[in-house]
Amino acid sequence: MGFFDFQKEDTMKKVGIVMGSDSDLPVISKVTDQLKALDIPFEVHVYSAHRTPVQARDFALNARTNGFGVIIAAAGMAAHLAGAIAASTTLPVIGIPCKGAVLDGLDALLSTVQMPSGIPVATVAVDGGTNAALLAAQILAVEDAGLAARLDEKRRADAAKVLEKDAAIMERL
Ligand code: RP5
Repeated sequence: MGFFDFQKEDTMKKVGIVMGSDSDLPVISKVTDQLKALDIPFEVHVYSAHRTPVQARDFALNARTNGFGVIIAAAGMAAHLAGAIAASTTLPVIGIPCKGAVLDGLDALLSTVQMPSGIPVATVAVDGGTNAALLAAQILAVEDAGLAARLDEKRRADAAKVLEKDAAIMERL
């Protein structure tokens, strides 16, 4: 289990992060880097919908009482983890399909996004760890003005970087 709290445990809901295998860690690192940059507490676990279904379900069933506000679930191949978690909680669940050795992640994308009506999973792009973190942040920011301000500031900074690139390209060509 990984944990990162910035002493915010009492005041802020945590992001629960679950990956189907430790081989998904490169994608999860994008999530944790972005959450750290926004000062958002999180907890990371390796639970599999297929290999450790009891632990995955227990995590989802207890997530709300354990202080989580949103869950990010990442898995590759027959990627049922986000859906299995969503089946056992009404917290918002964000699914990240991970690229595998074959099919370039299309298998995981369809397994994650094609949920039956009634059990939603907000699915980001294949290997889309950064957007998963930002979407989780935006969900928590509905009730957190400070976090909303940090997200606005990031948008401004990102836009400024693009405008710098625009100026540089105009200079060069
Ligand atoms: C999925 O199978 C995992 O999320 C991972 O993306 C993929 C391969 O897992 P390992 O065989 O590397 O453990 O369940």
